[in-house]
Amino acid sequence: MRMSRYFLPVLKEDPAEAAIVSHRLMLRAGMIKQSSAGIYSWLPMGYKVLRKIEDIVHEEQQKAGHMPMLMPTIQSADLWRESGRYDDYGEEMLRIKDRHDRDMLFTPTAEELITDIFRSHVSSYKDLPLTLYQIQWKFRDERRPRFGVMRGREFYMKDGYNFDLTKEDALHAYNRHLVSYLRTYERMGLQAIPMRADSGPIGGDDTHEFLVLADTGESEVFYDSAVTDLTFGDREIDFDDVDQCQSIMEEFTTKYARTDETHDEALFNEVPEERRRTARGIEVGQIFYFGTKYSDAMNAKVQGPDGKPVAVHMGSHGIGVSRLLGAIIEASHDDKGIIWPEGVTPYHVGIVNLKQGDEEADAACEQLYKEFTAAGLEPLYDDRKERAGGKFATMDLIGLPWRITVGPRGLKNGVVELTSRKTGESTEMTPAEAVARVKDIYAGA
Ligand code: P5A
Repeated sequence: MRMSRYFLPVLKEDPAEAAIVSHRLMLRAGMIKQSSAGIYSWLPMGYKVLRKIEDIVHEEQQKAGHMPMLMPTIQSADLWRESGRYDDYGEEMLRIKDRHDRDMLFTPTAEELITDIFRSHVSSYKDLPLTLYQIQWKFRDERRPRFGVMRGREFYMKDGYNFDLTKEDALHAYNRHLVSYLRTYERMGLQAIPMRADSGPIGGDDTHEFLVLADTGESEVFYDSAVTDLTFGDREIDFDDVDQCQSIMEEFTTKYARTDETHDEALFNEVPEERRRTARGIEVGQIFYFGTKYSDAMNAKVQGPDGKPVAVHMGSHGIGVSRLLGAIIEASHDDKGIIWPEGVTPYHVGIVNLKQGDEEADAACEQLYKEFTAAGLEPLYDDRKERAGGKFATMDLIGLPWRITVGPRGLKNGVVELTSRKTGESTEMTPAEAVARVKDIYAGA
Protein backbone atom coordinates (compact mmCIF):
# COMPACT_ATOMS: atom_id res chain seq x y z
CA MET A 1 0.00 0.00 0.00
CA ARG A 2 1.15 3.49 -0.83
CA MET A 3 0.42 6.06 1.81
CA SER A 4 -0.42 8.68 -0.86
CA ARG A 5 -3.41 6.57 -1.87
CA TYR A 6 -4.36 5.18 1.49
CA PHE A 7 -7.37 6.32 3.47
CA LEU A 8 -5.66 6.90 6.80
CA PRO A 9 -7.30 9.86 8.53
CA VAL A 10 -4.81 10.32 11.41
CA LEU A 11 -5.65 12.93 14.04
CA LYS A 12 -3.03 15.39 15.25
CA GLU A 13 -4.78 16.13 18.53
CA ASP A 14 -5.87 13.79 21.26
CA PRO A 15 -9.62 13.28 20.97
CA ALA A 16 -11.35 14.55 24.10
CA GLU A 17 -13.79 11.64 24.35
CA ALA A 18 -11.10 8.97 24.76
CA ALA A 19 -10.42 8.10 28.39
CA ILE A 20 -7.95 5.27 27.83
CA VAL A 21 -4.87 4.94 25.67
CA SER A 22 -6.13 2.26 23.28
CA HIS A 23 -9.24 4.25 22.44
CA ARG A 24 -7.18 7.39 21.96
CA LEU A 25 -4.65 5.66 19.72
CA MET A 26 -7.27 3.87 17.63
CA LEU A 27 -8.94 7.20 16.92
CA ARG A 28 -5.68 9.03 16.33
CA ALA A 29 -4.33 6.32 14.03
CA GLY A 30 -7.47 6.54 11.89
CA MET A 31 -8.59 2.99 12.67
CA ILE A 32 -12.17 3.57 13.80
CA LYS A 33 -14.81 6.25 13.85
CA GLN A 34 -17.69 6.31 16.26
CA SER A 35 -21.05 6.31 14.54
CA SER A 36 -23.16 6.36 17.70
CA ALA A 37 -22.53 5.41 21.33
CA GLY A 38 -20.65 2.09 21.38
CA ILE A 39 -21.02 1.60 17.61
CA TYR A 40 -18.08 2.09 15.26
CA SER A 41 -17.12 2.14 11.65
CA TRP A 42 -13.91 0.28 10.96
CA LEU A 43 -11.72 2.36 8.69
CA PRO A 44 -9.20 0.57 6.44
CA MET A 45 -6.36 0.37 8.98
CA GLY A 46 -8.60 -0.79 11.81
CA TYR A 47 -10.41 -3.22 9.56
CA LYS A 48 -7.10 -4.71 8.48
CA VAL A 49 -6.08 -5.52 12.04
CA LEU A 50 -9.57 -6.82 12.80
CA ARG A 51 -9.20 -9.22 9.87
CA LYS A 52 -5.76 -10.34 11.05
CA ILE A 53 -7.12 -11.15 14.48
CA GLU A 54 -10.08 -12.90 12.95
CA ASP A 55 -7.76 -14.98 10.75
CA ILE A 56 -5.76 -16.17 13.75
CA VAL A 57 -8.95 -17.11 15.58
CA HIS A 58 -10.20 -19.07 12.55
CA GLU A 59 -6.91 -20.89 12.13
CA GLU A 60 -6.66 -21.91 15.77
CA GLN A 61 -10.30 -22.96 15.95
CA GLN A 62 -9.96 -25.16 12.94
CA LYS A 63 -6.74 -26.70 14.25
CA ALA A 64 -8.77 -27.73 17.28
CA GLY A 65 -11.32 -29.42 15.00
CA HIS A 66 -14.10 -26.85 15.27
CA MET A 67 -16.25 -26.02 12.25
CA PRO A 68 -16.89 -22.47 11.07
CA MET A 69 -20.36 -21.40 10.03
CA LEU A 70 -22.41 -18.21 10.07
CA MET A 71 -25.71 -17.43 11.74
CA PRO A 72 -27.88 -14.34 11.26
CA THR A 73 -27.59 -11.26 13.46
CA ILE A 74 -31.37 -10.75 13.56
CA GLN A 75 -33.27 -13.55 15.24
CA SER A 76 -36.85 -14.30 16.09
CA ALA A 77 -37.80 -13.94 19.75
CA ASP A 78 -39.59 -17.31 19.70
CA LEU A 79 -36.49 -19.41 20.34
CA TRP A 80 -35.52 -17.16 23.20
CA ARG A 81 -38.96 -17.63 24.74
CA GLU A 82 -38.40 -21.38 24.59
CA SER A 83 -35.18 -21.16 26.58
CA GLY A 84 -36.67 -18.60 28.95
CA ARG A 85 -34.00 -16.04 28.21
CA TYR A 86 -36.21 -13.59 26.31
CA ASP A 87 -37.33 -12.11 29.61
CA ASP A 88 -34.16 -12.89 31.57
CA TYR A 89 -31.85 -10.98 29.24
CA GLY A 90 -33.34 -7.66 30.23
CA GLU A 91 -32.41 -4.29 28.82
CA GLU A 92 -29.17 -5.46 27.28
CA MET A 93 -31.14 -7.10 24.49
CA LEU A 94 -32.00 -4.92 21.51
CA ARG A 95 -35.58 -5.79 20.64
CA ILE A 96 -36.97 -5.06 17.19
CA LYS A 97 -40.39 -5.46 15.60
CA ASP A 98 -40.74 -6.40 11.95
CA ARG A 99 -43.53 -5.13 9.65
CA HIS A 100 -45.81 -7.96 10.77
CA ASP A 101 -45.40 -6.84 14.35
CA ARG A 102 -43.35 -9.93 15.15
CA ASP A 103 -40.77 -9.76 17.93
CA MET A 104 -37.23 -9.94 16.63
CA LEU A 105 -33.90 -9.16 18.27
CA PHE A 106 -30.29 -8.45 17.42
CA THR A 107 -28.31 -11.42 18.67
CA PRO A 108 -26.31 -10.81 21.87
CA THR A 109 -25.14 -14.48 21.71
CA ALA A 110 -26.43 -17.57 19.92
CA GLU A 111 -26.99 -20.53 22.25
CA GLU A 112 -30.68 -20.74 21.26
CA LEU A 113 -30.19 -20.53 17.52
CA ILE A 114 -27.42 -23.11 17.41
CA THR A 115 -29.41 -25.47 19.64
CA ASP A 116 -32.32 -25.15 17.22
CA ILE A 117 -30.04 -25.98 14.27
CA PHE A 118 -28.65 -28.92 16.18
CA ARG A 119 -32.02 -30.42 17.13
CA SER A 120 -33.28 -30.07 13.56
CA HIS A 121 -30.43 -32.06 12.06
CA VAL A 122 -28.74 -34.29 14.60
CA SER A 123 -30.53 -37.28 16.03
CA SER A 124 -27.91 -39.88 16.89
CA TYR A 125 -25.03 -40.01 19.35
CA LYS A 126 -22.96 -41.26 16.41
CA ASP A 127 -22.84 -37.70 15.08
CA LEU A 128 -21.18 -36.47 18.26
CA PRO A 129 -18.94 -34.84 19.34
CA LEU A 130 -19.69 -31.69 17.40
CA THR A 131 -18.34 -28.17 17.83
CA LEU A 132 -19.54 -25.35 15.60
CA TYR A 133 -18.50 -21.74 15.75
CA GLN A 134 -18.94 -18.43 14.01
CA ILE A 135 -17.35 -15.00 14.05
CA GLN A 136 -20.23 -12.59 13.87
CA TRP A 137 -21.41 -9.19 15.05
CA LYS A 138 -23.29 -9.08 18.32
CA PHE A 139 -25.28 -6.36 19.99
CA ARG A 140 -25.65 -5.74 23.70
CA ASP A 141 -27.28 -2.55 24.78
CA GLU A 142 -24.67 -1.95 27.48
CA ARG A 143 -25.60 0.52 30.18
CA ARG A 144 -22.21 2.22 29.83
CA PRO A 145 -20.61 1.66 26.46
CA ARG A 146 -17.12 3.08 26.81
CA PHE A 147 -13.43 2.80 26.09
CA GLY A 148 -13.99 2.52 22.35
CA VAL A 149 -14.11 -1.05 21.08
CA MET A 150 -13.47 -2.42 24.57
CA ARG A 151 -17.05 -2.10 25.71
CA GLY A 152 -19.05 -1.54 22.59
CA ARG A 153 -22.72 -2.05 22.03
CA GLU A 154 -22.06 -3.58 18.64
CA PHE A 155 -19.02 -5.84 18.78
CA TYR A 156 -17.42 -8.72 16.91
CA MET A 157 -17.31 -12.03 18.72
CA LYS A 158 -16.16 -15.52 18.01
CA ASP A 159 -18.80 -17.75 19.55
CA GLY A 160 -18.50 -21.51 19.60
CA TYR A 161 -20.82 -24.24 20.84
CA ASN A 162 -20.07 -27.86 21.64
CA PHE A 163 -22.52 -30.77 21.68
CA ASP A 164 -21.52 -33.95 23.47
CA LEU A 165 -23.13 -37.15 24.65
CA THR A 166 -21.75 -37.11 28.18
CA LYS A 167 -20.53 -34.65 30.74
CA GLU A 168 -17.07 -36.17 30.45
CA ASP A 169 -16.97 -35.53 26.69
CA ALA A 170 -18.22 -31.99 27.19
CA LEU A 171 -15.49 -31.35 29.74
CA HIS A 172 -12.95 -32.46 27.18
CA ALA A 173 -14.45 -29.88 24.81
CA TYR A 174 -14.03 -27.32 27.60
CA ASN A 175 -10.38 -28.23 28.09
CA ARG A 176 -9.77 -28.27 24.36
CA HIS A 177 -11.10 -24.73 24.12
CA LEU A 178 -8.98 -23.60 27.01
CA VAL A 179 -5.86 -24.95 25.29
CA SER A 180 -6.71 -23.53 21.88
CA TYR A 181 -7.51 -20.12 23.42
CA LEU A 182 -4.12 -20.01 25.15
CA ARG A 183 -2.51 -20.58 21.79
CA THR A 184 -4.71 -18.03 20.05
CA TYR A 185 -3.83 -15.22 22.44
CA GLU A 186 -0.14 -16.00 22.44
CA ARG A 187 -0.05 -15.70 18.66
CA MET A 188 -1.37 -12.17 19.12
CA GLY A 189 1.48 -11.35 21.47
CA LEU A 190 -0.79 -11.43 24.52
CA GLN A 191 -0.64 -13.17 27.84
CA ALA A 192 -4.26 -13.97 28.70
CA ILE A 193 -4.63 -15.69 32.05
CA PRO A 194 -7.53 -18.10 32.56
CA MET A 195 -9.35 -17.16 35.75
CA ARG A 196 -12.25 -18.77 37.53
CA ALA A 197 -15.25 -16.52 36.96
CA ASP A 198 -19.00 -16.17 37.19
CA SER A 199 -21.22 -17.42 34.35
CA GLY A 200 -23.79 -14.58 34.32
CA PRO A 201 -26.68 -14.87 31.85
CA ILE A 202 -25.04 -17.70 29.86
CA GLY A 203 -25.39 -20.10 32.80
CA GLY A 204 -23.56 -23.15 34.17
CA ASP A 205 -21.07 -23.70 36.97
CA ASP A 206 -17.82 -24.24 35.14
CA THR A 207 -16.46 -21.14 33.54
CA HIS A 208 -13.15 -19.39 33.02
CA GLU A 209 -12.51 -15.91 31.77
CA PHE A 210 -9.28 -15.04 29.97
CA LEU A 211 -7.79 -11.83 31.27
CA VAL A 212 -5.07 -9.60 29.96
CA LEU A 213 -3.56 -7.66 32.83
CA ALA A 214 -3.83 -3.89 32.30
CA ASP A 215 -4.42 -0.95 34.61
CA THR A 216 -7.32 0.14 32.44
CA GLY A 217 -9.07 -3.24 32.68
CA GLU A 218 -12.66 -3.23 33.91
CA SER A 219 -12.34 -6.37 36.06
CA GLU A 220 -10.63 -6.60 39.41
CA VAL A 221 -8.57 -9.79 39.61
CA PHE A 222 -6.69 -11.71 42.28
CA TYR A 223 -3.94 -14.17 41.42
CA ASP A 224 -0.82 -16.02 42.37
CA SER A 225 2.02 -14.29 40.50
CA ALA A 226 3.31 -17.73 39.49
CA VAL A 227 0.56 -17.83 36.82
CA THR A 228 2.30 -15.07 34.90
CA ASP A 229 5.38 -17.30 34.47
CA LEU A 230 3.39 -19.82 32.45
CA THR A 231 3.72 -19.68 28.69
CA PHE A 232 2.24 -21.95 26.12
CA GLY A 233 5.06 -21.78 23.57
CA ASP A 234 5.07 -23.98 20.49
CA ARG A 235 4.08 -27.31 22.01
CA GLU A 236 2.62 -29.98 19.79
CA ILE A 237 -1.00 -30.52 20.63
CA ASP A 238 -3.27 -33.37 19.71
CA PHE A 239 -6.67 -31.87 20.39
CA ASP A 240 -8.30 -35.30 20.48
CA ASP A 241 -5.96 -36.35 23.26
CA VAL A 242 -8.12 -36.09 26.38
CA ASP A 243 -5.22 -36.51 28.82
CA GLN A 244 -2.98 -33.98 27.14
CA CYS A 245 -5.68 -31.30 27.06
CA GLN A 246 -6.59 -32.08 30.66
CA SER A 247 -3.02 -31.79 31.87
CA ILE A 248 -2.45 -28.48 30.09
CA MET A 249 -5.71 -27.19 31.50
CA GLU A 250 -4.56 -28.15 34.99
CA GLU A 251 -1.18 -26.57 34.48
CA PHE A 252 -2.83 -23.25 33.67
CA THR A 253 -5.76 -23.28 36.08
CA THR A 254 -4.63 -24.89 39.32
CA LYS A 255 -2.90 -21.85 40.77
CA TYR A 256 -5.10 -19.19 42.32
CA ALA A 257 -6.48 -16.79 39.69
CA ARG A 258 -9.99 -15.40 40.05
CA THR A 259 -12.09 -12.43 39.10
CA ASP A 260 -13.75 -10.47 41.90
CA GLU A 261 -17.04 -12.32 41.29
CA THR A 262 -15.58 -15.61 42.54
CA HIS A 263 -12.77 -14.31 44.71
CA ASP A 264 -12.32 -16.25 47.96
CA GLU A 265 -10.21 -14.38 50.50
CA ALA A 266 -9.49 -17.46 52.63
CA LEU A 267 -8.21 -19.47 49.67
CA PHE A 268 -6.23 -16.49 48.39
CA ASN A 269 -4.51 -16.24 51.75
CA GLU A 270 -3.09 -19.72 51.23
CA VAL A 271 -0.94 -18.31 48.41
CA PRO A 272 2.47 -17.26 49.79
CA GLU A 273 2.19 -13.57 50.60
CA GLU A 274 4.95 -12.40 48.28
CA ARG A 275 3.11 -14.00 45.34
CA ARG A 276 -0.35 -12.57 46.05
CA ARG A 277 -1.39 -9.99 43.49
CA THR A 278 -4.42 -7.78 43.06
CA ALA A 279 -4.67 -6.09 39.70
CA ARG A 280 -6.99 -5.13 36.89
CA GLY A 281 -7.65 -7.09 33.74
CA ILE A 282 -9.37 -6.96 30.37
CA GLU A 283 -11.63 -9.92 29.67
CA VAL A 284 -10.79 -11.11 26.17
CA GLY A 285 -12.64 -14.41 26.26
CA GLN A 286 -14.76 -16.76 28.30
CA ILE A 287 -15.56 -20.46 28.16
CA PHE A 288 -18.58 -22.18 29.69
CA TYR A 289 -19.84 -25.65 30.43
CA PHE A 290 -23.55 -25.54 31.18
CA GLY A 291 -24.56 -29.17 30.78
CA THR A 292 -28.14 -29.64 29.61
CA LYS A 293 -29.48 -26.16 30.39
CA TYR A 294 -30.43 -25.39 26.78
CA SER A 295 -30.89 -28.94 25.53
CA ASP A 296 -33.45 -29.62 28.27
CA ALA A 297 -35.30 -26.35 27.73
CA MET A 298 -35.34 -26.75 23.96
CA ASN A 299 -35.63 -30.52 23.78
CA ALA A 300 -32.34 -31.12 21.97
CA LYS A 301 -31.93 -34.86 22.33
CA VAL A 302 -30.09 -37.59 20.48
CA GLN A 303 -30.60 -41.30 20.51
CA GLY A 304 -28.00 -42.76 22.86
CA PRO A 305 -26.13 -46.08 22.39
CA ASP A 306 -28.92 -47.88 24.25
CA GLY A 307 -31.56 -46.47 21.88
CA LYS A 308 -32.99 -44.09 24.47
CA PRO A 309 -33.16 -40.31 23.90
CA VAL A 310 -30.72 -38.24 25.93
CA ALA A 311 -30.29 -34.49 26.26
CA VAL A 312 -26.89 -33.39 24.94
CA HIS A 313 -24.26 -31.76 27.12
CA MET A 314 -23.24 -28.36 25.91
CA GLY A 315 -20.86 -25.51 26.45
CA SER A 316 -20.15 -22.25 24.71
CA HIS A 317 -16.99 -20.27 24.23
CA GLY A 318 -16.42 -16.69 23.25
CA ILE A 319 -13.54 -14.50 22.14
CA GLY A 320 -13.96 -10.74 22.01
CA VAL A 321 -12.47 -10.25 18.56
CA SER A 322 -13.06 -6.49 18.31
CA ARG A 323 -12.20 -5.96 21.99
CA LEU A 324 -8.85 -7.64 21.33
CA LEU A 325 -7.64 -4.65 19.31
CA GLY A 326 -8.05 -2.49 22.38
CA ALA A 327 -6.48 -5.11 24.65
CA ILE A 328 -3.45 -5.54 22.40
CA ILE A 329 -2.89 -1.78 22.25
CA GLU A 330 -3.28 -1.44 26.03
CA ALA A 331 -0.59 -4.10 26.39
CA SER A 332 1.70 -2.78 23.67
CA HIS A 333 2.22 0.94 23.12
CA ASP A 334 4.45 3.83 24.17
CA ASP A 335 4.05 7.59 24.26
CA LYS A 336 4.49 7.81 20.48
CA GLY A 337 1.82 5.33 19.56
CA ILE A 338 0.92 1.71 18.98
CA ILE A 339 3.51 -1.09 18.84
CA TRP A 340 1.87 -3.95 16.95
CA PRO A 341 3.01 -7.47 17.73
CA GLU A 342 4.23 -9.11 14.51
CA GLY A 343 1.35 -11.60 14.50
CA VAL A 344 -1.36 -8.97 14.02
CA THR A 345 0.36 -5.96 12.45
CA PRO A 346 -1.69 -4.37 9.65
CA TYR A 347 1.41 -4.05 7.44
CA HIS A 348 4.62 -5.95 7.95
CA VAL A 349 7.02 -3.14 7.26
CA GLY A 350 6.93 0.60 6.69
CA ILE A 351 9.09 2.22 4.05
CA VAL A 352 9.93 5.87 4.66
CA ASN A 353 11.32 7.83 1.76
CA LEU A 354 13.22 10.79 3.21
CA LYS A 355 13.33 12.63 -0.09
CA GLN A 356 10.37 11.93 -2.28
CA GLY A 357 11.15 13.01 -5.81
CA ASP A 358 14.84 12.15 -5.56
CA GLU A 359 15.41 9.72 -8.40
CA GLU A 360 17.62 7.31 -6.50
CA ALA A 361 15.60 7.34 -3.30
CA ASP A 362 12.35 6.78 -5.21
CA ALA A 363 13.88 3.91 -7.19
CA ALA A 364 15.28 2.24 -4.06
CA CYS A 365 11.88 2.47 -2.33
CA GLU A 366 10.07 1.08 -5.37
CA GLN A 367 12.53 -1.81 -5.46
CA LEU A 368 12.00 -2.58 -1.77
CA TYR A 369 8.25 -2.38 -2.27
CA LYS A 370 8.44 -4.83 -5.14
CA GLU A 371 10.62 -7.30 -3.30
CA PHE A 372 8.51 -7.35 -0.14
CA THR A 373 5.37 -7.82 -2.16
CA ALA A 374 6.95 -10.65 -4.15
CA ALA A 375 7.92 -12.29 -0.85
CA GLY A 376 4.27 -12.29 0.25
CA LEU A 377 4.74 -9.47 2.76
CA GLU A 378 2.74 -6.27 2.85
CA PRO A 379 4.75 -3.04 2.95
CA LEU A 380 3.28 0.38 3.67
CA TYR A 381 5.25 2.89 1.67
CA ASP A 382 5.15 6.51 2.81
CA ASP A 383 5.56 8.11 -0.59
CA ARG A 384 4.07 11.47 0.37
CA LYS A 385 5.91 14.73 -0.15
CA GLU A 386 6.12 15.43 3.56
CA ARG A 387 8.78 16.30 6.07
CA ALA A 388 10.76 13.36 7.44
CA GLY A 389 9.66 14.25 10.99
CA GLY A 390 6.00 14.02 10.04
CA LYS A 391 6.53 10.69 8.31
CA PHE A 392 8.31 9.23 11.33
CA ALA A 393 5.58 10.48 13.66
CA THR A 394 2.89 8.81 11.55
CA MET A 395 4.83 5.54 11.35
CA ASP A 396 5.37 5.56 15.12
CA LEU A 397 1.70 6.31 15.73
CA ILE A 398 0.39 3.48 13.55
CA GLY A 399 2.96 1.16 15.07
CA LEU A 400 4.31 -1.14 12.36
CA PRO A 401 6.98 -3.32 14.04
CA TRP A 402 9.65 -2.56 11.40
CA ARG A 403 10.53 0.51 9.40
CA ILE A 404 13.02 0.97 6.60
CA THR A 405 14.29 4.49 6.11
CA VAL A 406 15.62 5.35 2.68
CA GLY A 407 17.46 8.59 1.90
CA PRO A 408 19.94 9.93 -0.64
CA ARG A 409 22.72 10.18 1.92
CA GLY A 410 22.55 6.54 2.97
CA LEU A 411 22.13 5.37 -0.57
CA LYS A 412 25.45 7.03 -1.49
CA ASN A 413 27.04 4.46 0.83
CA GLY A 414 24.72 1.76 -0.44
CA VAL A 415 22.73 1.53 2.78
CA VAL A 416 19.26 2.02 4.23
CA GLU A 417 18.24 1.89 7.89
CA LEU A 418 16.15 -0.82 9.53
CA THR A 419 14.44 0.29 12.75
CA SER A 420 12.57 -1.71 15.34
CA ARG A 421 9.46 0.09 16.58
CA LYS A 422 9.69 -1.70 19.90
CA THR A 423 13.30 -0.98 20.85
CA GLY A 424 13.89 2.04 18.62
CA GLU A 425 17.16 0.43 17.56
CA SER A 426 18.35 1.23 14.04
CA THR A 427 20.83 -0.70 11.95
CA GLU A 428 22.33 0.27 8.63
CA MET A 429 22.45 -2.37 5.94
CA THR A 430 22.08 -2.80 2.21
CA PRO A 431 18.52 -2.85 0.88
CA ALA A 432 18.94 -6.54 0.02
CA GLU A 433 20.00 -7.30 3.58
CA ALA A 434 17.02 -5.37 4.93
CA VAL A 435 14.63 -7.40 2.82
CA ALA A 436 16.26 -10.65 3.90
CA ARG A 437 16.16 -9.62 7.57
CA VAL A 438 12.48 -8.67 7.52
CA LYS A 439 11.60 -11.84 5.62
CA ASP A 440 13.42 -13.87 8.28
CA ILE A 441 11.60 -12.14 11.12
CA TYR A 442 8.19 -12.97 9.67
CA ALA A 443 9.15 -16.49 8.67
CA GLY A 444 9.71 -17.14 12.38
CA ALA A 445 6.67 -15.17 13.62
C1 P5A B 1 -19.72 -17.58 24.85
C2 P5A B 1 -19.93 -17.46 23.37
C3 P5A B 1 -20.78 -15.45 25.70
O1 P5A B 1 -21.53 -14.66 25.18
N1 P5A B 1 -21.96 -17.17 24.49
C4 P5A B 1 -21.40 -17.45 23.17
C5 P5A B 1 -20.94 -16.95 25.46
N2 P5A B 1 -19.77 -15.11 26.50
S1 P5A B 1 -19.40 -13.62 26.96
O2 P5A B 1 -18.38 -13.76 27.94
O3 P5A B 1 -20.56 -12.92 27.35
O4 P5A B 1 -18.80 -12.88 25.72
C6 P5A B 1 -17.64 -13.39 25.09
C7 P5A B 1 -16.59 -12.34 24.94
O5 P5A B 1 -17.09 -11.26 24.17
C8 P5A B 1 -16.46 -10.07 24.54
N3 P5A B 1 -17.48 -9.04 24.88
C9 P5A B 1 -17.44 -7.77 24.44
N4 P5A B 1 -16.58 -7.12 23.64
C10 P5A B 1 -16.80 -5.81 23.38
N5 P5A B 1 -17.86 -5.13 23.86
C11 P5A B 1 -18.77 -5.74 24.67
N6 P5A B 1 -19.82 -5.07 25.11
C12 P5A B 1 -18.58 -7.12 24.99
N7 P5A B 1 -19.26 -8.03 25.74
C13 P5A B 1 -18.57 -9.18 25.65
C14 P5A B 1 -15.61 -10.36 25.76
O6 P5A B 1 -14.26 -10.52 25.35
C15 P5A B 1 -16.16 -11.68 26.25
O7 P5A B 1 -15.20 -12.47 26.90
